[in-house]
Amino acid sequence: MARYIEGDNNAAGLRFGIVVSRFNDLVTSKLLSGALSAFKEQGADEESLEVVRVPGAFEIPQAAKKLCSTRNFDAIVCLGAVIKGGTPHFEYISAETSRGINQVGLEFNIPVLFGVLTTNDLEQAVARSGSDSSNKGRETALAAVEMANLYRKI
Ligand code: INI
Repeated sequence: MARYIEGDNNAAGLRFGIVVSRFNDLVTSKLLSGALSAFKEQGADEESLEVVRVPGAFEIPQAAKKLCSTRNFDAIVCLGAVIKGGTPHFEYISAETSRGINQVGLEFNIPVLFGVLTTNDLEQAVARSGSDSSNKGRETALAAVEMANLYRKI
């Protein structure tokens, strides 16, 4: 009989780092609110949540790496918003941000979650940072709780 291992949704006793970028703050502040309320709904203690602000999405992996190196966190949530402009800048920022976030998690063996919106315009970003279940910050925080629990079980 196969044994199934899954993370549950209980955040009590777990510590989370949240790295959020200020660029497109109109959107990222909403992602942060969505993440914080999701953590609290799942039973996280307020003191177990640490929020680190960085200038833009490009800096997110760097700060996530510093947090991972402390070994003080069960998971790290990365929140940002990269919105397409008229130049290839978008491609460089979004590719390096996603690659860096993934790399840090694999390097430290800590779940590092990708809550960075990469959208064609502001409208798409706003639609994914509202006060409902479509909020990407919320979705990412829920995934972080599940992954943190999963890592404890494996
Ligand atoms: N940073 C973002 O988070 N989103 C963007 O849409 C963006 N654009 O479009 O330029 C952006 N640029 C800043 C970048 O992340 C760095 O902070 C900057 O290049 C300094 O390293």
